[in-house]
Amino acid sequence: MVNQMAVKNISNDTMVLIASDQHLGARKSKSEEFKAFLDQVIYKLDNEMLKKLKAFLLLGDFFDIVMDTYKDISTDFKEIYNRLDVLLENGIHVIITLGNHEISIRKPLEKRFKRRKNKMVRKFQRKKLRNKFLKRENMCQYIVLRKNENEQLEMITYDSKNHIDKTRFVKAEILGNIPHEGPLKGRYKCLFTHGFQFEPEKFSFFALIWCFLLRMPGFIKELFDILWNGIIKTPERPAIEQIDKAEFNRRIKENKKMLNKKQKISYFLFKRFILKELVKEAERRAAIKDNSEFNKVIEESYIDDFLELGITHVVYGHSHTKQEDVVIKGVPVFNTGGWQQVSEPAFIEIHSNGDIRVKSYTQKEEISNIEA
Ligand SMILES: [Mn+2]
Repeated sequence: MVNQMAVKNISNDTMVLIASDQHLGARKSKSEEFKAFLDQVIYKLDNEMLKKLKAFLLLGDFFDIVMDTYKDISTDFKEIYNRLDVLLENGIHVIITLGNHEISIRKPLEKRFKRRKNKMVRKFQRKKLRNKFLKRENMCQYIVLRKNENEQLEMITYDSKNHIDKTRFVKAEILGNIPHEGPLKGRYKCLFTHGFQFEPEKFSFFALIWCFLLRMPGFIKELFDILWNGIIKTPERPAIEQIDKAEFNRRIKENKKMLNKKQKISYFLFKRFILKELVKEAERRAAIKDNSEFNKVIEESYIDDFLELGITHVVYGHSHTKQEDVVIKGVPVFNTGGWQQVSEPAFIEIHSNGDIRVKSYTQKEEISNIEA
């Protein structure tokens, strides 16, 4: 069944579709809705309603290896992976800018990104995730969509910010010719990335926790998932003391044998010193409700570099908070929103003239369902 209302929601003029933060493997992931969204796209392709679509960009935290194991993520979402492969078979480029739930973002990131990315791909392949989209050259840290010297639209992927415009790209693809009207007629160089890069400096403490969890055994990931997505980020959450007494300690006891000495110490330190800080930070963030902190970092630490590189638009994810009306030093900055811990998933369309639209994905008005 393909929802007609949702089909109408995707513009036929779309050249590039962007979505982010599916967090496959984590609690509160809207993976079923995302699968349905991919079905809308495939339905439209099959019926020649999306003739201009060239690329489907996932801006990171697509897999959630902080909250679940490579093995489970590989097997539980095959229907989504197969749909991404269908897009590839239709000649659509599928690219992922990796996020902090997929690889370690500890410094030196720019130098190590490529190695960490390759490692992630290898680990999935070892778990028999053999889908076509899962290739090193389809994963990167930054994507640039720009006009080249021949007035063609070009998409280039980079593993490091230092490589942008230095010919050290992962791959470059010509998407098509530039139309004669709209934003693409003028200067156009759109930058896409996950957005952990725009976290305030104090986040590095939390980045360490994420890195630690990336390497933990499955049951620790699961416990953290219960804690983080099931309790801390849930408005009606119980007190932290109650969590300890309930599921947490019981599960730890059951599985303690599986922890080596180093992991036991890590767990003790985590419970003793980090848990309360995490709750405090989650509460603080829940109160903000917009991207002001990230945008401030873009303004203070990134925008001058971007301007120097000729970037005219920035699109990021990570915050799960969609945004389309923020201009920083003349550069419009967009956010894709997310597909986890949100009431309404969102996506971004880039139209054939370069217009960027942020949209909510809705499956409401079920009355007008049609057969796929
Ligand atoms: Mn993220």
